[in-house]
Amino acid sequence: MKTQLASTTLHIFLICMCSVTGTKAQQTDTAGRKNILFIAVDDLRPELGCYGAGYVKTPNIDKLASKGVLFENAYCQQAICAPSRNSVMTGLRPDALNIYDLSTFFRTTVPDVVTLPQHLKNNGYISEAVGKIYHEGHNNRDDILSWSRPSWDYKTPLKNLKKVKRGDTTDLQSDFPKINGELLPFYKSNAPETNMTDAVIADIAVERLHQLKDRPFFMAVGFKNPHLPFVAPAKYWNMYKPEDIRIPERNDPDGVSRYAFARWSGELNKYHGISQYKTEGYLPDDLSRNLIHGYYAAVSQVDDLIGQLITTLEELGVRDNTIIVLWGDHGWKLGEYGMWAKHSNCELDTRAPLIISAPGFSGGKKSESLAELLDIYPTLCELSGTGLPDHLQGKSLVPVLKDPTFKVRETAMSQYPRGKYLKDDPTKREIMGYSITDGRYRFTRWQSYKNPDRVLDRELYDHHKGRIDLSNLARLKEYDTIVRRMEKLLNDQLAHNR
Ligand SMILES: [Ca+2]
Repeated sequence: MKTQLASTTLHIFLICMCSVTGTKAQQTDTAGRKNILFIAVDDLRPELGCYGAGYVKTPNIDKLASKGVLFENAYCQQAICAPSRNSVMTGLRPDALNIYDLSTFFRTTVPDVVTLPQHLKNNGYISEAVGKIYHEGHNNRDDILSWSRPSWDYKTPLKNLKKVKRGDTTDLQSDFPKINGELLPFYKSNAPETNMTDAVIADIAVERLHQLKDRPFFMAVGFKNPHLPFVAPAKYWNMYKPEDIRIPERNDPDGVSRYAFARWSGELNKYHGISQYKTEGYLPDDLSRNLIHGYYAAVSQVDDLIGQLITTLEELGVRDNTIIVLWGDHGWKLGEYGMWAKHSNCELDTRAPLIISAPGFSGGKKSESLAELLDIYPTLCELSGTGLPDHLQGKSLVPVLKDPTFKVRETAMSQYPRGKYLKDDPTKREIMGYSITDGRYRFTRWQSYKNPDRVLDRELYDHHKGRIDLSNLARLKEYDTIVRRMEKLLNDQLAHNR
């Protein structure tokens, strides 16, 4: 009896010792780990002060770029929210996820995939999210496996909204102002800024940073602006003068493929005052100017809120120990070719902003090296010293952070589906367009989704003089050699993806 008691005591003692040792080991493992502030901005074009667009007021993002590496040639994997974000967060391309639509939740196609926040959480980080990180809505859901506690999104009821007089249209408190039951596409708001979703997101993120400051944390903050509708407080609206706003050329590229663009944006069409121009195909100048004005104002608001997050890190004394990644989920056509929104393989839609500021790397550098948003996951694994999961399809950009002229990839690839939805699988469409850039030429091949050997069209654009597609060179005989070279690069990449 006595012996048994002694043995039990010893057993308990050993369990205690083990758990103490376990805790210590974990503390040792995470000591010195860098925090990560991961900022996603919805529909943000790389048209920012630090990207050479001085007329867009983004002093806080510019300051971040002055302390980090700005990627001039970063590309999303599919120019629409959910597929792009799924790819960033899982480290898998849309083809590997088998998702190209907004509504399929990635756990239904790759149930066991370890996401970036989940990987960090498994390695001692506290992973949290505020705002739009995964694309939620439709049947899509937040991913509970990713986070240390449920993420906060903008469907959570807003607390502490200041009372605004009802019926006063200049003081709409909603981020989605309506007229005659229709949503307005842009709106200069005089309501208190604290009532706006993105301001609430920043507020909650600041509160969370205060709570997390002593832990290695992965704090994901997803801003909703400058996604449509372009609603911004008057103070940001007033940073721009209508007469300074340039409306882009409305010309289609010569010889553009019929599959290249969805001419009229269904995304914009649902807003008030748009559909009446559908037969013309183009919006009038004043409407175009207001949309661009609203977009810039929304960008400046988000810039201000990003400044608040970074100031918080400084005040908490953790800025020097925190990696900051800022990315947009894809580009946007802001009136170029007379078109609006994303949803294509063109340079303007696939190119996205990407800035990485990491302790220990010198800042203020711009890199022309190609990057994919898919590369964010492996980059953060390397920077955090947590090891790279085997499934990742991207490449770590750490060599580029060390030397901005270093190239980790020869091409960047995107894809976009077109055509009718398949009868036997309405989440897929009958045509897939694959597009690669080598940093100068963009080659796109449109092919049957079910019979990939059936090629429907090819496009080649030369971007050495700018990001606008001028002429489809794939139709000219003198470009045959370049088309063949780019097609081989595309085929090599596709073979590598399998
Ligand atoms: Ca988006």
